[in-house]
Amino acid sequence: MLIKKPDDIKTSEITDEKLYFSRRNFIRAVALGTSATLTTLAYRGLFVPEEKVLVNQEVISNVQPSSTPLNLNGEEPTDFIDITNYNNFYEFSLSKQGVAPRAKNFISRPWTINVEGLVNKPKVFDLDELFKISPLEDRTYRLRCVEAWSMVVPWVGFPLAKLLEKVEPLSSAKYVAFETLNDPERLPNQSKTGLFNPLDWPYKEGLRLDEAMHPLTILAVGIYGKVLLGQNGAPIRLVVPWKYGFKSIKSIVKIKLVDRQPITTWNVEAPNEYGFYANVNPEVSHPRWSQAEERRIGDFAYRDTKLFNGYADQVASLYNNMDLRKYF
Ligand SMILES: Nc1nc2c(c(=O)[nH]1)N[C@H]1C(S)=C(S)[C@@H](COP(=O)(O)O)O[C@H]1N2
Ligand SMILES: [Mo]
Repeated sequence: MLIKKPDDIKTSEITDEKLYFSRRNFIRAVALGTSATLTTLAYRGLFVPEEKVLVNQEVISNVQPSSTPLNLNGEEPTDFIDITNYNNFYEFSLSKQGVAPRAKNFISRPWTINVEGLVNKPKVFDLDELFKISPLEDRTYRLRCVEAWSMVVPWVGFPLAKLLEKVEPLSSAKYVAFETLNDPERLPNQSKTGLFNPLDWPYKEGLRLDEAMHPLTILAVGIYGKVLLGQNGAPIRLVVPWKYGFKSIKSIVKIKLVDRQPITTWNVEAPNEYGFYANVNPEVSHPRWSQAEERRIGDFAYRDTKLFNGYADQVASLYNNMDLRKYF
């Protein structure tokens, strides 16, 4: 592994979603300073991360090729060990290396997703039903975190559209709201209070209905042909590859069709830093760092960030006539 010298490190590498400085959150950000320092040291290769965790998982049989183009440009998937040990999942830990050990015994069965709201046929789906909604496909996508690092993840999943079709959205439905499990016993940071509570729980995300119905938008149930581990959002999580990683909400228990733009966790935390749309865009900087380049986990190489994370051919038409600076 190639470790960069500290003076080669760009500020984009040492930034973190938790370090926002809106007035309301200033004190909390200061309280979180210690773990931010650890993250910085880890980036610099000076902090020995917690032991990497390897867990056996069930193999998913009969994974089909993708039914939509993957536009991978020959990029290689990131190593399994990195995908499963360098994570953002604040319900477990604010340290990327700290998530895997804490998620090791996460219980994700039985599991259900409530699909409700502005639909003809609301329904509670259990995991067996979710695995059978549609053939499970290889969806090897780039994942671009707003913190300016990226990976290539060979997800196994199915189009979210296939699930939404089953509940028959009403014509009044314009947006889709998602929620992560809310269970402090299983997601330990949800039991923290006051200054020690990193976010408002449960974690929430949302998409416009046309974004949710887009063929690239999937619910993922596996990685590298095996069922998801806790750290990656077991047993089922959203993946929207042209948006910053925080849109791809993990361990989903609720999906609600609504008529107004829903509240989303990071947008509420720091509205000037994390927009509802969060489309990957090298030209629209985060207030505290550039988004023009990214560091690829595993090879540590820098590469240019692409508009819509390299999926512009497939998704740019969703945003015709929209000012991407205003709707960032
Ligand atoms: N519930 C929940 N979902 C979440 C997060 C989180 O903290 N909690 N982090 C997000 C962020 S910032 C990123 S970059 C991706 C990381 O996914 P991965 O750890 O599987 O690579 O998950 C997203 N989904
Ligand atoms: Mo992220």
